[in-house]
Amino acid sequence: MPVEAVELRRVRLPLAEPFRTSYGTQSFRDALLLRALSDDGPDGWGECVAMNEPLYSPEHVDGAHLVIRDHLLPRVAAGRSLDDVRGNAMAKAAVELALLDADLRGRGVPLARHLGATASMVDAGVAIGEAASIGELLDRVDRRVEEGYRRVKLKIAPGWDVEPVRAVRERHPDLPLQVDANGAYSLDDVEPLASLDTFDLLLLEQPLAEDDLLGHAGLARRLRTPICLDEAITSARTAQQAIALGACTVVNLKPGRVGGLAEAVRIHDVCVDAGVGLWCGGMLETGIGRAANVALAGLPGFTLPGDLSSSDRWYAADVLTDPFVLDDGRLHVPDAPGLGVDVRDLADVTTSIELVRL
Ligand code: NPG
Repeated sequence: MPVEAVELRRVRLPLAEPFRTSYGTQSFRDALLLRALSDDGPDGWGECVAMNEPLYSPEHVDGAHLVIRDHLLPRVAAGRSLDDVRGNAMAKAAVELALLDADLRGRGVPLARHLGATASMVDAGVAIGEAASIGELLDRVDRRVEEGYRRVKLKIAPGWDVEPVRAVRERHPDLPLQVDANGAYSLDDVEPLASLDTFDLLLLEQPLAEDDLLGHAGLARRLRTPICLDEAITSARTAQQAIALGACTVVNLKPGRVGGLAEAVRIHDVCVDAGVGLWCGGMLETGIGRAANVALAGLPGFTLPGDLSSSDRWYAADVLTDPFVLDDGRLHVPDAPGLGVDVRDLADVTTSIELVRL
């Protein structure tokens, strides 16, 4: 069942509420979906997690679209490795996922089983952006706690750190709580980060710049809160080096950030060997990317709840698959072939379609 063509489809999806972080505020996703088509086999789906703008990482969705169309798919057509293309992890991950999904659906193999997942359910965590006021933040956290999320992650940035975290901790003394800075701090302003040590946080995620492994190692020696890396971990090699340097004791694993699920599984194995904590991150995925994340998070080395939320956390409507819903604070790992989710008719959310023949 060789893949004959890949459809590049852009869909515009409003977010249920604006998501404010240190790198900007997002109110919709201009998502790129890939559909791998073959004459006689099932379609395979992939989702590119590159953001509308290159603010979280150097990739963005328009750039990824061109890289996939002009550089990656021609290599797939010629049977050449995608490794020749430097960087562009999110573009590569999307291609890998669409081709893998087509193959697994054709062979009747669930993605979770293919990856080596052992769990049938995974703990759900939720990320909460910066709010206009502490009162608003507390309302948002209360709502998610009531919905049953098993841990909460707060976005922090200089000026929005100690007070909001203190307020949430006072209101919810036993809540598994962590914070994410997306690299917004420098070694000159570690004072507030040190103050966070009193709030019994699970971890402090990516406080410093993405290329500052030594800075993180130095910070880790000064703080009691475990340091987790996200943007800095781009491959199994960087994971190994970050761990060896003492730059982190926890890793946030996102398949899109590391070039796909195969590399993600290698990083999982590095973390297991090193005894380092691991959880699955999220990038506002639709049901397509979410299904892949949930399958990955079923691997045995995931020790902490992920950014794995119900579909309606991010999208009030226009969810592309049957929605993921919380079941006692957990999500079910799909067990049907491939991604294990059916993709609905997308006509009403589609903004463009391009077909690339292989
Ligand atoms: O649950 O899907 C989710 C989002 C969790 O906060 C989240 N993601 O910095 O980790 C992050 C952030 C993000 C979102 C990063 C979109 C990049 C794009």
